[in-house]
Amino acid sequence: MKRLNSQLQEDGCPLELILLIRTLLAGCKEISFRVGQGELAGVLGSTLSENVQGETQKKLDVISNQILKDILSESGYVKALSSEEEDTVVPCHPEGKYLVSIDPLDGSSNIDINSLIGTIFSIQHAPQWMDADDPEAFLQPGAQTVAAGYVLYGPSTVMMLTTGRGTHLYTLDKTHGGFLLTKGNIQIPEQTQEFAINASNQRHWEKPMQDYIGDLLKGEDGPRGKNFNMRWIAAMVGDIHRVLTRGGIFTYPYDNREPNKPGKLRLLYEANPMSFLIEQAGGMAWTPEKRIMEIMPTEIHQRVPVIMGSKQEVEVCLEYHTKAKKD
Ligand code: AFP
Repeated sequence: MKRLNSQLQEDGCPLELILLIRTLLAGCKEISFRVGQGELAGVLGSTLSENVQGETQKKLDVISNQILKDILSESGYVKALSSEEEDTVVPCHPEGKYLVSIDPLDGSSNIDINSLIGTIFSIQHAPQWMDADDPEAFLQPGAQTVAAGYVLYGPSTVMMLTTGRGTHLYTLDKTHGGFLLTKGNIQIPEQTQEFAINASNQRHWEKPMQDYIGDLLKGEDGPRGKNFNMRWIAAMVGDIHRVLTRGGIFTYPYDNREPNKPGKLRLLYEANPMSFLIEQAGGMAWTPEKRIMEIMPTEIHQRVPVIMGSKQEVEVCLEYHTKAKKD
């Protein structure tokens, strides 16, 4: 099986980017080890602190953030880091060529129930003009991302990665500690009969999403003329892994519980990296209005509504939104 290094070289990655990805993965391997140890490593349960988003931090959120922050800051490849668990950007090395954005531990509510969790990351060029503590430098559209991926700490530890030459799946071989290519050039089926949404929020959604999901639920008796299955893992990293593996549509729409928030998911830490992976695998990733990768961020912790996955199904969902605007 091909090693990560060989695939990255084949994909034309510059040496420094390869070294940065490997450094990041060294941190993820440590997280994977601690996740595997569970209670034995004292990683379960909550802390008494909240992150900048006002969410109570789990111990593993804090530990994972610290592991990645330490390893990336010391690497010399990174100029600054932004993290879902940090209030502001973390300056790293003045000569670093890259910016890294991370959701150190996605799916925090799954930690204590021994269910799917993961680390999501994306890498961009550090602009020459920036000071290392300048959040402005991170306000680049997702289309400028040079690499993005996630590590999923499941029954096996796997990584989905793109550097803009396809989306590739690697599996951590714990016998020698390396990531091996287990499926290259992932292709998401264009059609699907599976959707993922937190249906408990249904009464808060806007009408187009109510109508779209309503029609999926009507199954073969409804306008779609086929039955749909629903899955919800409560960790985007798990849901997107399923979508990349066998197709599907994943959405976390705007809802009116907190009218000032455009959605739950974060543009830099979740939506952009997943959009890059999905698009490189032939899928689509949009808000109701535009391609996620084209959004110009206005702040590092920005949130967005998300509709992504199998191309034809995303198009159908978007049609409901377009039609609602016209009516
Ligand atoms: P946490 O990491 O804070 O648990 O949030 C996970 C997440 O951002 C995303 O990964 C999930 O898809 C979504 O939230 C789950 O949201 P619900 O709590 O509404 O199920």
